[in-house]
Amino acid sequence: MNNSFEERLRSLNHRYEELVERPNRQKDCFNGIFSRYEHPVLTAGHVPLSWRYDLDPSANPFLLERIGVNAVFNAGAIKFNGNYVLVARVEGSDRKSFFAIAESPNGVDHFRFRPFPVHLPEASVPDVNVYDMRLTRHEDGWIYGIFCSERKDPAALPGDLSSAIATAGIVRTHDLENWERLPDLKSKSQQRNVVLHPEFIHGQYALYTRPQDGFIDAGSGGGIGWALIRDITKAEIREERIIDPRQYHTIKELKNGEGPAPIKTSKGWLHLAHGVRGCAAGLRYVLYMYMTALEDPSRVTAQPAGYLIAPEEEERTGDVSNVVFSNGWIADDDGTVFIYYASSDSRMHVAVSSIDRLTDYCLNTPPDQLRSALSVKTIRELILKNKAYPGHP
Ligand code: M1P
Repeated sequence: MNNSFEERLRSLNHRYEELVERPNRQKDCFNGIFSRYEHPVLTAGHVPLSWRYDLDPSANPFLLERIGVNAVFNAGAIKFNGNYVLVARVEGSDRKSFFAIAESPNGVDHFRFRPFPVHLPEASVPDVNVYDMRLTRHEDGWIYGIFCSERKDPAALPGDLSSAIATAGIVRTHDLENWERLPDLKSKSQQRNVVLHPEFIHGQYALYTRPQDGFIDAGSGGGIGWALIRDITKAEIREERIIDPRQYHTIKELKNGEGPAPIKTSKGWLHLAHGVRGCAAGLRYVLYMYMTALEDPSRVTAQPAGYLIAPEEEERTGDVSNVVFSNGWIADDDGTVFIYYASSDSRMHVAVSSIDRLTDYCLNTPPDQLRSALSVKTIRELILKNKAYPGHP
């Protein structure tokens, strides 16, 4: 602790560069569906030193950190000018989240933040907290970002400093630098995890929604919804129907929510979502997939049983433990899919797969039949089928 300002600065810079320059290696792929990577791709440590330290020796002779960063997670993702771009949720030690853009040339390591966090214009009623942006390159030519905007519940009783209202904030941009704020989505219920579909449907914008009664509880909100919007500059949900319902004794019993905007394939739209169930340890968030019809993205055509990604090893612990959450993925022209997911509301990871593998996974994994006996029946059928292949274990 007795280092001089210069020594400390040198060591901070060295540690920072070591972290950002660290190569990331693919781990073994046991299930054939996707591969994780050895290290997180983005952490609080990736936030530039100039955002956290006053580097003026006379104002900060001990070179103390002035602005703490708690976590970097839940990033939207897009390929832009050849780079893999994450619009991350950066949460300060003051609990305020904001957005910041980090880019990598290869999608798996060397992510560096742009010099400044995103300048997000405020709404007419200022947001208290903003997070979890989903990016959609829409066929109207804009890149949209839809995020959760949180404000204190004006109806909260005196002394209740926790009740809040979640609404969907909407911004759009052409360059990921200048963002135009549009009015928040109007909806009868609270909304989080709202995602814009990339194409017009019957000449209208289409949203995946997640109606909820309270700020935390979905309540009567039945699952992932679907709504058509006439004018995105005055977005209002008039009609909403549930397309992917919550279900008893599944991974999405308590809540679910659309992840990133779906990926178009020749066999339908690929969707990534999160499912939440309650257990003695609290809520458990996992990622699952489903597919919808090309001509009608609101019609579910396939849904494999269970989860695609569940928290494991270091992913299991963090600020909100036992959580994986994704609101960003990138499909490259060669069919590679980079799935960006956060663990335990603390850090960002990548898993790599391909459109062919994910499509095969969705179309050929048995669906959840909702009873133990039927799960056993499905396994027995597979074992019996495998008897035709005696050379295999
Ligand atoms: O803490 C886990 C996640 O909880 C919320 O997601 P949902 O609305 O589906 O419960 C969000 O606050 C999300 O940011 C967070 O990661």
